[in-house]
Amino acid sequence: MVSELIDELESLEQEARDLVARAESVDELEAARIRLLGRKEGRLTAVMKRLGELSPEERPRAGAVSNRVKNLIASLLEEREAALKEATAAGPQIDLTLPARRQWRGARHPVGQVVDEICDILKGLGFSRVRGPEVETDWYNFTALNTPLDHPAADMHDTFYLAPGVLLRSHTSPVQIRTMQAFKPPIRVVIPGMVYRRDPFDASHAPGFEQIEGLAVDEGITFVDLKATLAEFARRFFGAQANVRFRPSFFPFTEPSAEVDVSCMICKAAGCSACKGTGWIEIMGAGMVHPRLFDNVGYDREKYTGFAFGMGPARIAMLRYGIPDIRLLYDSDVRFLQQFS
Ligand code: 2NL
Repeated sequence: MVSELIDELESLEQEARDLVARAESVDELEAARIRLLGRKEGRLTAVMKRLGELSPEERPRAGAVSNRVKNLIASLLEEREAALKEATAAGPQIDLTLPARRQWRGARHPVGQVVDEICDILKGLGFSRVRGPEVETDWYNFTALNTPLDHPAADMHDTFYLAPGVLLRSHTSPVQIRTMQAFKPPIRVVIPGMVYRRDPFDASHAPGFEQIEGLAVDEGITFVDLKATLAEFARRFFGAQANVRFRPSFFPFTEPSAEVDVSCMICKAAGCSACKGTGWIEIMGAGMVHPRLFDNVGYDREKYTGFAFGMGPARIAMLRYGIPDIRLLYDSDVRFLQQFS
């Protein structure tokens, strides 16, 4: 009887060591204390209740063992509690040998990259980068550019009017007008910036988009200078094998005017879906500056000639990177933008 109780106390001791060592929190430790020493269901309490069943001769020996186990359990609990509290106070354990987490990296917008590349190439050809206001008067946006206010482009349905005669520019050309008013020829400027038109926001149109225009004015400038400049631009931007062709067109601010195509860089001019089988892709409009613009800024139309061109860098970025929908350029989705870093 007594040896049975002592055996049980000894196995209880082992169980207590395991239970206390496994407790990972103060709460788990409290659960272990209740299981071992709890007044109602505690394992030691149950054994000690049975001491009364022993004879007076047997009782002291078993009593001594049970006291020793009780004290041992109490000190195990105390030690473990102190250790847990210390670990909590020290904060989370950090493994300094783990590799660092990769930092989130930003990326330049593909249209911003194309704008800078185009401006840098033109800088190399002698053009200066200039900016101007996005809110304009109808004189700078239309009248000075030989576009009468009853022209469809000047209609309320095509342009964002902020007040009578005040609007969001529909092209960057007002900045060329301002440049000509401020400086005498020779002038060579490239003007990037946002322009605004009342277009539906669909796969190929946006109500606000980036434009780049160029202007060169001097004595003796001819269509040859226009062709040579744009051909050289195309070779530097699209690669040495790029060809350009000019198709007759019309703009109110240039005469003569042309649409400029570049040989398709996607299929090497063999014909594909991007060039609709023609081998050519339209990249800009251009022409010789209409003499009426010189009248409007006070230049001598008999002394000066010039050429100008305009293009949409978003369209060029979409061609270059195979972006199927212009709205992707406006979503600010980092998963999209990171592909261009
Ligand atoms: C296009 C067409 C063009 C111009 C823009 C211009 C500006 C002045 C004088 C003469 Cl101040 N011309 N700009 C000329 C021809 C075409 O842009 O399709 N752009 C995306």
